[in-house]
Amino acid sequence: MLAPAGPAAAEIARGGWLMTGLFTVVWIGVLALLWHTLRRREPGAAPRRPERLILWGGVVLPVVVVAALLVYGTMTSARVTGVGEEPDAVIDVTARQWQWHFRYRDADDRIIGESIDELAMPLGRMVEFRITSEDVIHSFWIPRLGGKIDAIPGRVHTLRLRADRDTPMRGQCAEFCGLEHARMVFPVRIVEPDALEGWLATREPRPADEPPSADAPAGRAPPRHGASENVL
Ligand SMILES: [Cu+2]
Repeated sequence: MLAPAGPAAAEIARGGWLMTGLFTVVWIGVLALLWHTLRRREPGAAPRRPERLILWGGVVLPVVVVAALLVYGTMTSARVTGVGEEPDAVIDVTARQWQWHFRYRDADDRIIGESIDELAMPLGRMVEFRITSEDVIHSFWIPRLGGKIDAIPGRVHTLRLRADRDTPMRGQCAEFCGLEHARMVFPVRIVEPDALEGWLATREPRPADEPPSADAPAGRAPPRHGASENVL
């Protein structure tokens, strides 16, 4: 999250640092006021007229700071979710206990490949993720690329992310979804755009009736290709 590798994550990191700086200034101001008050108060003396301090420090200052952050946050949120960006590629994301299932679409909306618990993204291309769940609420999160968004059964949430750096990164389910929630991680491979189809060709999806391979981690269900369409 602190080492952003795309525009949405960079926006989040910038906002985080801005707020950290701003609130550090406010915190130092509060400490200075406290020190000033304790230093000047004579024992037993009544406090001097506190109304002006309450008006400026307790009403005007918070209204100005919070209103400025509201405007900044509203302007930033579109850039964080990629609203208005034209996607170069589309990946359907289906979460289930406990697995991530990715389906890759071409420009004509045809599915060109699938992968399980492993995601490939073309370098420097805006990817639209269409995120849903088959069972409980999960949350799709690649910290180095952007913010998290919930995967909710019966709904499709859209998130547009771009990877500008060819560096290994990882995604994580960010919503507790059951006993194996912590294992809902997936490596994110950033590949050259021309190499995506070649990468997908090496990820042959298993047929629906094939049992999970012996080396699959315990508790992980095989992909249920047939069932997912009915839910959507
Ligand atoms: Cu999950």
